[in-house]
Amino acid sequence: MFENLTNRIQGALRTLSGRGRITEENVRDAMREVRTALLEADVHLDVVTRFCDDVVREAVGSEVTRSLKPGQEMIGIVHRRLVDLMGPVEPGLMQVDPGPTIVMLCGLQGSGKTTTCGKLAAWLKARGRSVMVAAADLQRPAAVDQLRIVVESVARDAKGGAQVHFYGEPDRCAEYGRAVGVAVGVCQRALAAARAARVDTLILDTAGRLHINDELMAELEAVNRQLHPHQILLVVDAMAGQDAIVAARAFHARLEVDGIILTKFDSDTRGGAALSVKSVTGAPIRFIGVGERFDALEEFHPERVAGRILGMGDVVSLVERAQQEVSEEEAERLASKMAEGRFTMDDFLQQLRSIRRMGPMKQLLGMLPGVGSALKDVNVDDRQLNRLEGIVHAMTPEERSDLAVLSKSRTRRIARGSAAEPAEVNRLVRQFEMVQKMMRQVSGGGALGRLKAMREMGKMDPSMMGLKGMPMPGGKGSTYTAGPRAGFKKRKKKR
Ligand SMILES: Nc1nc2c(ncn2[C@@H]2O[C@H](COP(=O)(O)OP(=O)(O)O)[C@@H](O)[C@H]2O)c(=O)[nH]1
Ligand SMILES: [Mg+2]
Repeated sequence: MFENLTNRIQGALRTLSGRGRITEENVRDAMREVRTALLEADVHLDVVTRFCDDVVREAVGSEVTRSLKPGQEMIGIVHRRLVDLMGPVEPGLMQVDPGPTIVMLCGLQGSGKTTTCGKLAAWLKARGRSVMVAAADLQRPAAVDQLRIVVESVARDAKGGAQVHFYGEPDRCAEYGRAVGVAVGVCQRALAAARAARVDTLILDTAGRLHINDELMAELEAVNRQLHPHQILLVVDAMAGQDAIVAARAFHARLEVDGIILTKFDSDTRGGAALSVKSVTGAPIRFIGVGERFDALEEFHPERVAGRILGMGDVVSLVERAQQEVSEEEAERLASKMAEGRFTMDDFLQQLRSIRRMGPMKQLLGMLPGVGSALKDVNVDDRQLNRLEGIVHAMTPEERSDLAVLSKSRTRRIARGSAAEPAEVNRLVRQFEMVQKMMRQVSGGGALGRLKAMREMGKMDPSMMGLKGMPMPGGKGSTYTAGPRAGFKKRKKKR
């Protein structure tokens, strides 16, 4: 997302930085390029014009031309204006008490409503809120089924304790299109069921069409009139560009939506929808969908997205994702294993999996400052991680916990078992040993360093840390001298 836009804007603003003095004309030139970049990214024309005028006015008014670092100042202004363009937002979901809070999702066919229902249910569940999701899209029995499967898998997932229910009447699909108000009836019975089950939130997955259509709008208006949803959220496909904006405007005109969920934010779109939809409809983006799985939903933060657009990265989101995947206890356990030199291939495998769960590699790397644009032409291959995982899988538990037992024949067996070359297996082993060595070095000054870090975090009483058993710098009790390192030497000889 935004790669091209980022490059173009960075290029335009770079012409300003590095100069000690710039003129008003320089600012205008740079903004002309930014303007073209925004138009190419499919940002709505009115939005682009207003945005660029605002930036120029602010830049000239604040006398950027006289500042010492005009390039930086300009980036600051553009960043602020981008944030204004997409915000302000009210992240999350409003809840009423007593419940159930009724949330109605609407949008064109294929925009991601059904998927997003599952994501919202998972999001609420993770926050301890019970949910019922109702299938109000009665165009095809398969649509009801799709939602049921999504909701069931959310309900099965271990994360979060609250209950997740499904409500559907697949048999009613036969009546759809012949009788008016079929969907309204289903929604009313779903509400009664939600009340009976005492859930906090009822989510309605409504029907869509490929294009805006009066029949659909009338149906959604009827649901709105009869159910009075507390929030109507419009699901918009970020890949649909200008069409998405036209559709959003039409939905908003009839339903007065409370917020927007922008899906497929993970895909290679030019980004226009994200930048236009707030100013065109007036409705704030609340969530973004960043993948097909039901945990791929993030609250929308304009300042982070503006940062990504300007190539400043989005470390905050990256850290949040990591926290989602790796619990604090787990991180703690791994850290102490590393410090003690007991980090094995099994731990490595587990870490690989956590990284994989965080999302596609390229997307993750793109969140690091400056990396996004550098990756433009790089093909980061997630399959490489698959191969690594395959190799580790082909090892026996004994081999995983102690690489020292590896021999030529074992290596060949592992290679055969994972459809890899022996050289690949050796490379992985070498890399792993290098990491292990690095960890030993880092933890060489480790106990003290970690103690300091923990104390800073204010999470632990140092007197409770029990320094016993921890490797001290150069200390005799250091775990490695006796452990893997001995084995490491042995194998070196064998080869
Ligand atoms: N990559 C990606 N795909 C998504 C996202 N949200 C939905 N999809 C996919 O978009 C397609 C249509 O989604 P669906 O929920 O059936 O749309 P609906 O017709 O509006 O209910 C499916 O293949 C989803 O997996 C997202 O955030 N990222
Ligand atoms: Mg659907």
